[in-house]
Amino acid sequence: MGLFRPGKTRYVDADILVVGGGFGGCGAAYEARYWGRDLRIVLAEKANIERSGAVAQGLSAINCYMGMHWGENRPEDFVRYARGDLLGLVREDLVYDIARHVDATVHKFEEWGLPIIQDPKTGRYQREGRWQVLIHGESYKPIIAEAARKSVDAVHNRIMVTHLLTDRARPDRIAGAVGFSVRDGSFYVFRAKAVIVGAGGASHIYRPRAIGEGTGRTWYAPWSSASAYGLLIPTGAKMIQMENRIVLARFKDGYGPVGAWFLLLKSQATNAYGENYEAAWLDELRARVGKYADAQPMPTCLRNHAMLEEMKAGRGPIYMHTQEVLDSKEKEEIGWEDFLDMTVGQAVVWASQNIDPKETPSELITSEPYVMGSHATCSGAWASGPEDCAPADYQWGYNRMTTVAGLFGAGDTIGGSAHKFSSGSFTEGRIAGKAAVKYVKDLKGEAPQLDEAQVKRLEAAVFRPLETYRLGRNAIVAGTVAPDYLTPLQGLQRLEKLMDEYVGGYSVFYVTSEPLLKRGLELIGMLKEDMERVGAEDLHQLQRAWELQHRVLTAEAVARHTLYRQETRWPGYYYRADHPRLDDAAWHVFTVSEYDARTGDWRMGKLPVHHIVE
Ligand code: SFD
Ligand code: AMP
Repeated sequence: MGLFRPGKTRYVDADILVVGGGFGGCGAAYEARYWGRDLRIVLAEKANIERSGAVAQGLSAINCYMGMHWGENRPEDFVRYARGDLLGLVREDLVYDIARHVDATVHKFEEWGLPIIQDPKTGRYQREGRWQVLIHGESYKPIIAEAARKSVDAVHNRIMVTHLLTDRARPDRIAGAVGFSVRDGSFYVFRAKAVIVGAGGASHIYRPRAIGEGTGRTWYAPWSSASAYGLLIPTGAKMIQMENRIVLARFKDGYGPVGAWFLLLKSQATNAYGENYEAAWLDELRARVGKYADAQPMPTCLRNHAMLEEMKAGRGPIYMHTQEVLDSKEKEEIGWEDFLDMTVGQAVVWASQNIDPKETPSELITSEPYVMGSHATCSGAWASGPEDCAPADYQWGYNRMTTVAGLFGAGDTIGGSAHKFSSGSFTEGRIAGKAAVKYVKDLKGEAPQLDEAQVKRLEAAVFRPLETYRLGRNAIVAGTVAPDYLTPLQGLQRLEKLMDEYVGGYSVFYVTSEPLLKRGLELIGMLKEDMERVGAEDLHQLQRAWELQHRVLTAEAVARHTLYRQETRWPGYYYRADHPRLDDAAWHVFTVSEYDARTGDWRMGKLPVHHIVE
């Protein structure tokens, strides 16, 4: 039987292809048009940019804003904050670069119609905390998407990008991407001189806490499927800090965020006996991580650690005392809107569990781990830094270009620069967009050439799960039990379980070790073998199959980096039981990996952490 192909092949030419129309991608599209008036700029998105990505549901705060013109903060202050929160390890050049440009981005958002709440007394934006401002953000994403839509020559919605293409003569140079239409099954071949990946971070790498009727519920969006990493890793782009996966303290069962409660409403979290537990763990934390325990505010992972230790000691549940702070109508409104703007499910939990936040405290808990480059964590690609302030070994020509020529990234894609959030991700997209225009203009006549053999190979691979299903369904035993194929959901659950048990998920209190990681990697190896046999009954399942491929490769990167870093740098995110302390003498470095797609080998190494801000 010949290869089953549901649609046509469609070729799309672009000077710049943006993959993923989230915050990074929209910023890239907008800025690339500003500098590249005469260029052809195309955006490919697996959903619809109107409501895609992490911000699909909206947000209630912009978590990265300096307020420089009001003299509130300077970029250097922000670098110190991000560095302290990540226990010393950030790309200070990249963090600084975002901080100095992010205010201009936020001002544009306001100009485009985003309601940013003002403090009536000062006329400034209403601060949630030192770096965060409050918004009425239910429609945040459509507002930002409109700017991107108006900037590009074409938006191709519902195109799941599965692979990046490299140049026929130079495999270290980008030539485009391939994917398929989730609607009509067409095979898309994008020929591009530069590609900017803004395909978002990863949920569902680890087993989520939500099960049964809540299955699928996570903090980071369930459709954040690791493509930022799954697309880059096979190209051999250097990836850093993949072990630095984030665990979040969240309201239990609905994953509602805590920032507004802690910072703005000044709500307190206590153990079940009403004790403020964080300070009690300070000495123990100093023994684990030394001077980093005294960073102000207390680093995100260390706050998790204190909570986890309380729970292990049987002093849970941990409670957020909302009832102590909701003493006015205004505050009550802020509390509810915080959830209704970005995590509606938490308001539903309140309703379903008869919780009136004015009367009753709410439980907090730590989430399963996520892989991201934009929150209080910085996994992602190793990228060239800004020309004016990056140390020499942090730059090779074009800002935010990865180690593959012509391949740029933004948002969760780029490693080493934590605390970008939505505004910083858009800003990084702008930086990448501007640099990509320069790259394309510098190329002059030397456009990359497609490797037709590579395209043919990928075309067969992309649609294979449909074929596997068509043949294998004849041998179904019962329900979804099939001897000849694995469904995407079965593969996903297998991945989540092994990552949880061997690579430090919530069920083992985030503890792992060399023997556990090695066993986990064996199991990932077996899963990868079986991934050849994923079956997809329709185009929707075909998308799930490719999301799973991206997740599996990303999970492997997480496990390999975790094995490589022989210390516990971020207690509260994960613990290496065999190396329980922070070890600055050996590990004040970035971990870096390079994957060889032909052999499946990973090359691990260290890269220096340069401090450019005192
Ligand atoms: O409170 C493909 N975030 C918050 N940021 C803030 O500024 N304030 C907040 O209040 C934030 N909080 C928060 C946040 C996120 C979530 C889910 C919640 C709460 C519940 C973080 C930001 O959202 C985040 O930092 C940015 O969105 C990151 O930007 P980017 O561009 O890296 O990712 P994206 O926006 O998800 O976009 C990815 C796009 O790529 C598409 N895509 N397209 C084609 N082919 C593929 N293979 C693709 N794979 C993915 C996606 O569909 C998407 O459009 S709080 O908790 O801190
Ligand atoms: P969250 O809602 O947890 O995502 O937090 C939103 C913002 O507030 C992020 O910038 C967090 O790093 C920050 N944040 C949350 N809780 C605290 C806290 N207790 N102390 C300091 N910063 C916090």
